[in-house]
Amino acid sequence: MSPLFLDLHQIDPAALAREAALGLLAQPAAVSPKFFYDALGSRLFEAITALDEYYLTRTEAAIFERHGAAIAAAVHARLGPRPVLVEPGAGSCRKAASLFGMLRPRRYVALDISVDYLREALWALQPAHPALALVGVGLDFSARLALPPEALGTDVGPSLVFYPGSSIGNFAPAQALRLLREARALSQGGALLIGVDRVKPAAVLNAAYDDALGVTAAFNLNLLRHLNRVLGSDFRPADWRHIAFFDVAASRIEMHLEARHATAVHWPGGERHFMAGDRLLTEHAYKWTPEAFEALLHEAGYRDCQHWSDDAGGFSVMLAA
Ligand code: AVI
Repeated sequence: MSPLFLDLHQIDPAALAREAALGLLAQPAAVSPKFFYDALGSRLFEAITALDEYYLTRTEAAIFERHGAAIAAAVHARLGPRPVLVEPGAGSCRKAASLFGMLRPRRYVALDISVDYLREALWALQPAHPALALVGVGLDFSARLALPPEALGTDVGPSLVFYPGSSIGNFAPAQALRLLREARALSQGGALLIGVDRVKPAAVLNAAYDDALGVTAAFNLNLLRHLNRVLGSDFRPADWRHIAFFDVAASRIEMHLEARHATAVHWPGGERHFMAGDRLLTEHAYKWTPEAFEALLHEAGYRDCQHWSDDAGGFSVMLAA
């Protein structure tokens, strides 16, 4: 079998450019974290997941390793022995692939805005899973999470939406609520398997988003190169520095790019001048308590929630239906 791709027509470059320009003109300037993810940005994110300071990926993997059998049993009890797996923001698809042995999906539908990276990932995956239907969808689901019907083929019916890695944290609570509702509709009476990073001491969080090797800084600065391509702008990454810190009151990491000196950016139809020290907001990463996140799931319409965690209580995996 070969992977099926339903891409490109889902992502409108002109709409992305308009969105980027609006963000740059906003007061204060802010662009969506989805602009991190061109092919290089997706690779830099993979590198982040291997950093000592970035505990999220390995903590979540350890939860799946330790509780995988129980999680798979709970999924199979709801969805039968060969569920359909749908993953928004699949990236390298490595997390889902590591669960194929336990979950035994009959179809895996991977959605990502970084289409070329997703294509490479699925082609690399297919030989090890020749009988598995692999579908890649190039989709910007930050506006709306929904699938083109061709993605499911004849596999309509309840599915498992897999949203690991605390990607939900990159949405403000109101947007996260909307996304959880859309994930519930997408699962068509199935379930959501989601990874959520938890509130913890600021020093641990600050290090995770401002690592000693500067990989997160490169990830953040690469957004400017991506914007230059999307928007035709003339950002010079060397004019900017990476800033990341945990805001305890808002329970979120804020990531910014800060102008090292007075600078300007121009693009067809617009420009913006920045003073030294002015910031461009690039990402929020909200950190949740399990209680607050379960309340959000409840508000989104989920009635039943099973919960697994690591011994230190740093990260949660929840199965909600
Ligand atoms: C993709 N997302 C869950 C990452 C996070 O931790 O918020 C993105 C990231 N930003 C900086 N480091 C990693």
